[in-house]
Amino acid sequence: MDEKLEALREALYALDGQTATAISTELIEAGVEPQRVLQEGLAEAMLEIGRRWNAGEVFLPEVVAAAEIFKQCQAIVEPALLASGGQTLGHRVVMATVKGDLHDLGKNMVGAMMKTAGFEVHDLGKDVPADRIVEAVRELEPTIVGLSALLTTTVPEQRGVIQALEEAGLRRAVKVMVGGAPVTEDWAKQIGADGYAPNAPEAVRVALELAGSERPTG
Ligand code: B12
Repeated sequence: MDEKLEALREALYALDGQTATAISTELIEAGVEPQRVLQEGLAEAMLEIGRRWNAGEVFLPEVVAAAEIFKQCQAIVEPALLASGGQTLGHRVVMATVKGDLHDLGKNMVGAMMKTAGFEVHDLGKDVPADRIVEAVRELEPTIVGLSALLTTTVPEQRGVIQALEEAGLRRAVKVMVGGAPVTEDWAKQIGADGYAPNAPEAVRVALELAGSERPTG
């Protein structure tokens, strides 16, 4: 199976969407854990593409194309991921990529795995201003709000959202989790976030821990 995951990564590097979606289907039909396909196949490939981009070996249009293929493959994997879940926890999660940031693959992955774990996920999308997040927290009364940021220039927005929640008198009503490649545990502590995770499975673990101390949302 490792060779198939390798072939999936290679298809992403080659920007061969047809092969990538075919292999994703094959892996799922063969019963490979959808989490593995997402993490070891798709996420690792994007990380490597980022490395190649940094090294000047690939260019922006190729990254855009790879991200598109990532989404097509994720759409194949997600139903299997959801089917592998079961219970409903009665806890709502609001997910968003912060203002100014268009990176949403990681946020989508976290959201998908949260759903599988039984959370009711409301995805506000990408480039989401703080006031919209505050509005969603007021309306949906989630247990957790998850903020993704992939650019060093947008990471400070996570602090901005926490401040906006404080100003709206909602900070204590919700747990805030932060993530994204440049985000660290130290940063999370510094801005007073309740949780941080470096990847989707860990995000689920932290979310379950945070939700464990809260009453389910009505
Ligand atoms: C794909 C990509 C893009 C795609 C995004 C497509 C999309 N729909 O998301 C496109 C081409 C649009 C893009 C654009 C840009 N990008 Co870009 N991009 C990347 C790349 C290669 C991969 C990111 C990715 O999807 N990774 C795969 C996912 C699965 O991983 P992830 O996002 O890290 O998420 C995981 C964890 O972080 C965590 N997580 C994520 N979110 C959350 C949230 C919570 C709550 C939790 C708990 C956990 C969590 O769990 C996830 C799953 O395991 C990175 C390289 C990198 N090393 O990250 C550069 C990168 C982030 N981009 C970069 C740059 C510079 C840009 C542009 C400015 C380029 C330009 N000149 O236009 C623009 C910015 C556009 C904007 N305003 O946002 C730089 C940022 C450098 C910096 N210092 O800030 C990077 C690091 C590449 C580089 N050059 O080194 N990019």
